[in-house]
Amino acid sequence: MGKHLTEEQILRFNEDGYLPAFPVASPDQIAPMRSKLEEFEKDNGGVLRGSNRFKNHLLFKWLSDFIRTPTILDTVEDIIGPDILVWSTDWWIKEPRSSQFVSWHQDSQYWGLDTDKLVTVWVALSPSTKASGCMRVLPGSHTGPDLQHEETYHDDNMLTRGQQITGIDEDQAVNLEVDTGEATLFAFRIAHASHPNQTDDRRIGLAIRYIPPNTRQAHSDQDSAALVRGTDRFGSFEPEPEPRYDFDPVAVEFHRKTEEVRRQILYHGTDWKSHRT
Ligand SMILES: O=C(O)CCC(=O)C(=O)O
Repeated sequence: MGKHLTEEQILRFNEDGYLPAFPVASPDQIAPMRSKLEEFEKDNGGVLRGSNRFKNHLLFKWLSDFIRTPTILDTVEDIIGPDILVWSTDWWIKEPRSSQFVSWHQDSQYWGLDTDKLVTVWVALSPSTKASGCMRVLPGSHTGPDLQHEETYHDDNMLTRGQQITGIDEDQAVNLEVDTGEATLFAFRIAHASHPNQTDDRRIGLAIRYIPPNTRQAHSDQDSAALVRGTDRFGSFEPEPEPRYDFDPVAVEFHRKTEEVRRQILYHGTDWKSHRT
């Protein structure tokens, strides 16, 4: 028995590479988060792009608090241990009836992190259903070989390089439907994807990436992370400041610096200047 998960749930996670939806916040807690996010979008030219999609826990105090939610950390601790860093927070927003999609991919092949312990907690700020293009995973793929990706840079693909694994057996895939205020958790190496949003509401997902501090970054020597529980005895990531309030200048300046590092990491091995950011 872990702090939060049963032995059966931990076993399921280890075998399947994901946990189905579990509650992390009430709809009443989520509603103001969505409003603040949408206010930020309105003030910043609409749908978030580029660095505005990433590491927003440095911009918003409410997000910095949210990634430290004790029940989320208890769940993550059962899987990666008591010392926990947040490496990134990423928004995955699909507009109503848009053609945006996410092709099959393994996160572990692109981020330069030498751990297999990274877990993503994917939180729904609006219903993520089959119709709105929920996450799909290939159970057990995290224990298999690294899968071959091709880079398409397709305009509607939400991934930086449009990277895609070919030859996935879609019949084996599982839809991870998640209601507002629920989360699903998945392993670094699991193959996952999602279809377009065919509903009239936005599909808003927040992916929080948790890692143990013994992780190292191979694509940059300037990577950073936020210590959210326990101790960092390794010091491989520059500690990120915790904003004292929304748009705290110290944390905003830190966020600005992470933009270049993010490019170095995500476009490692390519001429990133010729690609979208
Ligand atoms: O939200 C989605 O549809 C995809 C998310 C994803 O690829 C990820 O969190 O790594």
